[in-house]
Amino acid sequence: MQIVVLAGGTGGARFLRGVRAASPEAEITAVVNTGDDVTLHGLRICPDLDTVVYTLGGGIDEERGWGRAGESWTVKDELAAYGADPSWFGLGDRDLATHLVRTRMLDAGYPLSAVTAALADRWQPGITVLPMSDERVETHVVVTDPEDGRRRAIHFQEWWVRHRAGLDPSAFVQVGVEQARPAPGVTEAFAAADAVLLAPSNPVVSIGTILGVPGLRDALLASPARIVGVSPIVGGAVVRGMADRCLPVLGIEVSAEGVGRHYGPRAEGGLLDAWLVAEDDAADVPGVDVQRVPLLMSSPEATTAMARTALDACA
Ligand code: FO1
Repeated sequence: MQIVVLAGGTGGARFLRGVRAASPEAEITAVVNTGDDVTLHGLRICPDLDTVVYTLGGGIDEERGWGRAGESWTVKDELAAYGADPSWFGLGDRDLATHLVRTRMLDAGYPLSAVTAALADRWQPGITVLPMSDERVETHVVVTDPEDGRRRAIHFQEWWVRHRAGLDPSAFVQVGVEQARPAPGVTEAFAAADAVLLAPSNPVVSIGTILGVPGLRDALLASPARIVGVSPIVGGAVVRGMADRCLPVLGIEVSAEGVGRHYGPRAEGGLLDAWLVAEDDAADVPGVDVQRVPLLMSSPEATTAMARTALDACA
C-alpha cells in the first residue's frame, strides 16, 4: 500500500509517526513544507524537514516538539556573547550538525531532496521524506509595526519565534514560489498513491504553502487515491502553533468546519473526499464525507488510532 502525507511541523511529524504505526507494511511518502526554511548564521535551516526526520528517527525532543533530544546550547550562548544576531532563534549544538552538513551539501550543489535523503539515511525514519520543492520558497509575513505603524515583511521564523505571532499579520507571502516546482518523486508519489492524507498541520503556512508550489495541487488532484484531511482545529481551537493567527488573514473561520470548507470538496475542484473532525466539533462541509473521531494526539496509541481512522476513510 502506498500512502502519501502532506505535512508541516510538529503536528504533522507526530501524525506521520501514527501513520507509520497504523500501517507498518505500507510505503509512506511525506511531502513536507519548506516555507519555514531560513538561513541564519550562514546555515540553511529546514525546520519542518528536520522535525519530521528527527521525530520518525527517534532524535526529536518530545517536549519542545522540535530540535534534538539531549540538546545543549553552548554555541548559541557563544554567538550571543559575540552579539552575533539573531539570538532569538534556538540553535542547539546537536541540531547545528544537521545544518552544517546540509549547508555544505547545498553549497556543493546537491539539491535539497538529495540532502534530505542523505540526512535521513542516518536517522532511518522508515518513510520517504521529500521536500515539497528543491527550489527555495520562504514564507514571509507582512506585519504592521506597532511603533511606527509602518507595514513590513519579516521572515516567518522571526514572526513566530521572536514575536510569537504577536505582530498582526496582514498577508503571508511565499517568496520564490512562482519559480518552484515539485521536488523529484512528489508527482510520482501522488500518481502511485492508494491513500493521500492532509496532516493536521497549519492550513495556511504548511499545507497551503505545499499546495502553492506550481503543479503540485494538480498532481495531487490527479491521484487515483482518495484524499482525506485531518482537522488541525480541535474544539474550536488550535492544538499547538499559530494557525488561529493565520486563518483569519485568508478569511477562514478558526473551526474544523471553516478549514474543511476552505479545503473544499474534491468534486467541485477542492481537495477533500473526507474530512476528520474531533467528536465535539460540528462541521457541515457540503460535498465532503465528514467523520467525527477522537483527534487529540495525546499518546502514541491515540495517534495511531487517529491515523488508522484516516486510512480507513481512504478505503
Ligand atoms: N521554535 C520556537 O518556538 N523557538 C525556537 O527557538 C525554535 C528554534 C528551532 C530550531 C530548529 C528547528 O528545526 C526548529 C525550531 N523551532 C523553534 C520551530 C520552528 O519555528 C518551526 O518552524 C515551527 O515550529 C513551525 O513549524
